[in-house]
Amino acid sequence: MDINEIKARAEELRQQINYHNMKYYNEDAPEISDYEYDMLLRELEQIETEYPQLKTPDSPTVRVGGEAAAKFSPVEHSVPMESLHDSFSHDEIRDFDRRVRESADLPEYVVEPKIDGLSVSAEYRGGVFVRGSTRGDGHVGEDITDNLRTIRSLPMKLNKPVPYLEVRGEVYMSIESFEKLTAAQEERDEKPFKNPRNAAAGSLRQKDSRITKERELDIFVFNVQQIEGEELNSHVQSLEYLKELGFTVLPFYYRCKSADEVLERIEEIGMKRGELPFQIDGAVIKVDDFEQRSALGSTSKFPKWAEAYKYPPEEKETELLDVEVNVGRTGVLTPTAIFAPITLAGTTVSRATLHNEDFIREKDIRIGDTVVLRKAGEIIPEVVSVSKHREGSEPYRMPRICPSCGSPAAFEEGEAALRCTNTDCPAQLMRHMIHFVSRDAMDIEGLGEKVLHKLVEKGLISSPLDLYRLTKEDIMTLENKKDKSSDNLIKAIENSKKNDLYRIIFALGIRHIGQKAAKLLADKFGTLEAIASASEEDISSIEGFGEIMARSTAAYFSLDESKKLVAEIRELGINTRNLTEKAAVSEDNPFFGKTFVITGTLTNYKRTEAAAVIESMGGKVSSSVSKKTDYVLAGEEAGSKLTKAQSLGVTVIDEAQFEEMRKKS
Ligand code: 0OX
Repeated sequence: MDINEIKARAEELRQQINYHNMKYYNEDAPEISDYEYDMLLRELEQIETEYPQLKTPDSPTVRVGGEAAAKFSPVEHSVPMESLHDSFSHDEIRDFDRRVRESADLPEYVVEPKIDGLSVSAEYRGGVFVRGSTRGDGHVGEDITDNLRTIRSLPMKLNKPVPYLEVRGEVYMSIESFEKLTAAQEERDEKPFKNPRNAAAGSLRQKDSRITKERELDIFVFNVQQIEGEELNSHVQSLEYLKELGFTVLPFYYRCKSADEVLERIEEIGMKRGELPFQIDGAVIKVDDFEQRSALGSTSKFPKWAEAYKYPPEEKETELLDVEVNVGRTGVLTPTAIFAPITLAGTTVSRATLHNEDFIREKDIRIGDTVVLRKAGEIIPEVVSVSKHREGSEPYRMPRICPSCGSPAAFEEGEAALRCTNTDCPAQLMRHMIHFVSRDAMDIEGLGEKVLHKLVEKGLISSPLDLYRLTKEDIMTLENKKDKSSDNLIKAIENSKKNDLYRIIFALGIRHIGQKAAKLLADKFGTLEAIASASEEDISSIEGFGEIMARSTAAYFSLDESKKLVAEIRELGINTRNLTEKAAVSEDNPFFGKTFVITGTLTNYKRTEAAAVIESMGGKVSSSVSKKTDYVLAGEEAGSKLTKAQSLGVTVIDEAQFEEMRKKS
């Protein structure tokens, strides 16, 4: 194909992808499978990587997300993004209607759902998306352009080349995507987000837009903030217009002429609440006519032409069928209520934590009871109260033996939790191993709960460090583990030996030491050996370290088993040095003062790990290649950065050469 044909193919692909985006997101009627869609996108990406000159600013590939940004820059909102005043009763809505009627004749209202997400602004010039920002304090927000590009329901190119347009919408995560995300987080033993709103917020404020892309966010647009080249006179008219431009507007809204009608619609939306595929936290009532809105004006905080109505948290009754007791990593016995399944705020609920024995006693929860459940703003169900005891029921008492190993369980001083007293309890061990390999700890890819179970069952491992003694042949004895996947697993385990120090500290599972505390320890002491021999006093001098954390760390390392463990870790070749530490590095170190750019996929390192190595040796890592770049570390499938390095005559090294440099450092 000559360059003109390639250009034409890229244009064709862009049109097709935009068309399928529209079908999928705006019309709910996809015509091709996700797989076929991904193939189109990939073909376009490949063309654009090979021929960067063919890339266009509005290309759907721009949504894939670029390099991690250093930080979000501020964006001033020339039209303030006001917030809404909340009402909680019908009387307050009637008061609102009365106030409106003081300044507006025969007002008409629009009642719409209040999406529980995050308000954002999106700006377009000549119909092309140019900037996105968060609401912030309403006057200044943060630039999240790259992250908004990853939202497929937000058009990058409008159906009309409007000279300038700023819209406001709500970014949210559907209940389905949220459940998918939290299931994956739980699988990886990460702390799952509490509710779709938190998940959306966490995803939108990601520095790395590739992560945002994986999170499947959506947007409903509900307001024109500013426009040039078109005159709009009412809310309904602007929603219709936004739809024509290609936006996904709020999925339903109602026009009303009286407070009675408004209240009827508010209740109607409230009834629908449980069945919607996204979460709403109320309804919004807006005066439709823009002239009337201007006459009403704003207070210092809120527009006087709009009001939010907040629904009370949804509550439902169900039967408590049983209480299941599980043992966690630290040996805590946790009671979980098992219910007759019910639908609550959009999801099926059949379990809820009962926390501990105190909680059960305070609410007098008994098996067979009819209990009231709630999800409030959070997606996590909770037992609010008991509405009826079952006849002949007896108060519930937690077992005093561990349900996994049968050893005695006891309360520790000052704690509400019962703990299994057997440190070799298999359930504890299993949870400990799952934690050890998890993403935030040693991050061993391909080693999920199932594989760990099988390894334990076969007697191949009985402690996390046993993982480092596994051979490929051991792994091949597991079903479904072929030659290649066994190789990959061994490689992943081997790679984890190079992890930065904080990972092994966190992986040890010291009580009260989370990832952040592990990083503080690593930064302060530099090596695992130094931490292990530090006094409680030394540890408690770390800023951000509480007394309990310091005591727990010192107590952990004072145990003989822990001392053995530290020695074993070193013998196995697991890194015990802080790689991010800006320790004194000698100037003849080959990394010292050199600027690196990392591109492509590395086999033995994640990019962040390679960057940590470079920085720990006094080098710098930059995201773009220039004449000032000393080395480009190029992995597989390196693209435009490699080409640029070659054209500028910058030294390009591969991973093997990088390893050589490390050896010399
Ligand atoms: C929502 C939502 C938020 C416009 C002027 C003040 C508030 N979360 O769904 N805000 C608004 O309106 C803005 N409408 C909504 N539907």
